[in-house]
Amino acid sequence: MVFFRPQPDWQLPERQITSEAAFWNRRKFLRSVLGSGLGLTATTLSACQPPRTLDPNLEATLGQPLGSLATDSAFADAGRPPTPQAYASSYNNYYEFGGTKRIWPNAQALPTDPWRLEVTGLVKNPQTYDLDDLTRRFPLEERIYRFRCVEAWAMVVPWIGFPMRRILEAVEPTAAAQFVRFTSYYDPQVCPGPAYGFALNLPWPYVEGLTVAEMANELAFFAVGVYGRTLPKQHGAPIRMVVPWKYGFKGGKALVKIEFVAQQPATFWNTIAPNEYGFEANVNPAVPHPRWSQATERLLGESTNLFNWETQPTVVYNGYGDYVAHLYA
Ligand SMILES: Nc1nc2c(c(=O)[nH]1)N[C@H]1C(S)=C(S)[C@@H](COP(=O)(O)O)O[C@H]1N2
Ligand SMILES: [Mo]
Repeated sequence: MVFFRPQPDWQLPERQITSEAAFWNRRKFLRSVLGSGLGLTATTLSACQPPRTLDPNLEATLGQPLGSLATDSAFADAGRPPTPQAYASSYNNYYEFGGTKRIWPNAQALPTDPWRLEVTGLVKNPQTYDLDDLTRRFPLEERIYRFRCVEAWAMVVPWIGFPMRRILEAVEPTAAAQFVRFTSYYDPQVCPGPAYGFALNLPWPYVEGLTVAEMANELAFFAVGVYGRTLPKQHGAPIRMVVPWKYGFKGGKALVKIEFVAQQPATFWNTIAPNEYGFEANVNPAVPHPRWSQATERLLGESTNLFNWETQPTVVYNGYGDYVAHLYA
């Protein structure tokens, strides 16, 4: 197993954040070197990244050894250093627990043990997974992905989890299944978000959706961990969606149900404001949000003020076009 240890988050200087131009030059460089057969190893590729910290108890907690860092450069090298966990895990969107970015203390009320994730609908083998199944049934791997919120802030996150297609293989959707509906945990007794007033009368629970073909794409991922640890509750423990070529709202947290269906499902933000939050919601600098441009994005930074963060150009499909553009041809 290859892990790159550890420089504490707080030692990461701002200047290590690479510019977009440097990213694409390096990607081109890596492709040409890899293409030339010089055989760079994962270690060489990842030496471009600052090292990450792994919880020494992680493998015991997960109940299995963790595979090595993905050797596919798109899964291991986001072209920008991982965002320090101190920022990513304290600046969250999770409306069930409040309407600000600082909901992480509220989210600790999420009860994750025991847990049941039901996978049902148009499938041959419906399944119900408990908490242990989520970390033990499928081989786990670590992937470093770019993440882009529709609100135009962005980060880079080292997730731990398994490809969504493992679930497809387990349940075997029937030919009639075209879409997948993902439902998040919601209990009005536990989730104070709506009680703050801003989120009254919203269509709870939070529901997201993909096509079956999108779910089968090799980038589509279920995360059960992040930053070398099991998933903190504010990130959607014990299991959440990660769909890195789409805006962040497409990634439902704390999943309790996955249903295979024939028709495009109604989803949370798309129901609230269909002209602002499309069902497809692929990252695209050329399609502005009705209230702001998507041409640029700000890299999540230390300040609470979004407007102090470093600005970069947005990249179509968040840089993952090689993997997903064919889905939309
Ligand atoms: N259940 C649920 N899932 C959710 C949300 C939410 O409010 N509730 N917010 C979404 C949005 S808008 C974003 S940007 C990401 C944020 O993920 P993070 O807090 O782990 O960075 O979660 C998505 N998943
Ligand atoms: Mo978002």
